[in-house]
Amino acid sequence: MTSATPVIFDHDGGIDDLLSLLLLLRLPNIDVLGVTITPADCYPDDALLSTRKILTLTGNTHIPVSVGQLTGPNPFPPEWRAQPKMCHATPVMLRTAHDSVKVEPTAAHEWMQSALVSASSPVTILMTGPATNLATALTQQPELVSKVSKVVWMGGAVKVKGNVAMHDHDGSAEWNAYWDPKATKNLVDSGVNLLLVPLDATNDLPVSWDFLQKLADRNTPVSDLAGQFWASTVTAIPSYEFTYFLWDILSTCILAIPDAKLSIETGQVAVSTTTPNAGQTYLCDETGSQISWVSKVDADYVRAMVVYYLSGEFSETPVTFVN
Ligand code: AGV
Ligand code: CA
Repeated sequence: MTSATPVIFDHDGGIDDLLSLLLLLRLPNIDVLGVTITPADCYPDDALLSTRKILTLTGNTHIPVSVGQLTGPNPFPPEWRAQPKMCHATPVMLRTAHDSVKVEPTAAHEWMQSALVSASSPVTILMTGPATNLATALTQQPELVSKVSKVVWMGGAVKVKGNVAMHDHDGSAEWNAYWDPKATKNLVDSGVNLLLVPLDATNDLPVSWDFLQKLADRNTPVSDLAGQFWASTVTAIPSYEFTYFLWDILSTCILAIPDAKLSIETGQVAVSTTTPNAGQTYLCDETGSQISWVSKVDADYVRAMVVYYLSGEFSETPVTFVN
């Protein structure tokens, strides 16, 4: 039997971040060491409450949570930050307690440092919000890079345009990379084994009515909760910058997907930290650092995998998906 992969999950409390937590907890052979929150595309109190409730609902009250105290210079729009408040307002979530889940007294980047120091084998870090917590942890203590086996980060737009639409921006950056451009640059340059899951890959995975229907057809407690969360995203303006995609969900799937179902590219990636393209992640042989990114995935496979793992009873661990 293969031993479970130790994972730290840093998310930023968005609808798909919370769905990603639910999904991660249901993937086989994963040992979640802790969940950290970046106060970015959310209000941190909402993100903390929903995280503790999802951990409780799935029988994972032993997993500690730590809230980040660091912020980036480019805040998310308040409407987006408020949207995931609905997640702890659904009936199942309202009925679920939160207080059995421990909240760490230390800030997320410090908790990460101590978790990496005490880890007996290298840890995988899944990140679905801005890179601030991890970039700070590794900048302060570069020796911890060797305790990280890989970082899977939903961030960046390498060969496609970005999704930032702001007055002082040219649209080339992805939001997680833009929120804290210096953190993005520090992470890319840190030497850590980094796999981006950028818009290049996630653009093939919009949240479609067909996907929501397939999920709803499973008609189970887990699929119903997930479907309710996603239902709150369909009111978005139907343009590229506002459409909801399976961004964080794909990144979570990367921890369990067979290699044959995705294409990975490697190259020298640089990060801009100044206007008008702050947070842009672009190919540049002169100033870039060598990292990898997911450039393409089998979208049908990913959707089927997500529907499979996001169904069933909250208490059960599904058997491995085969398709
Ligand atoms: O850029 C994608 C990232 C993902 O981590 N987030 C949302 C996902 O959690 C920012 C974002 C981009 N477009 C958005 C976003 C939108 N239309 N609504 C909310 N957040
Ligand atoms: Ca996110």
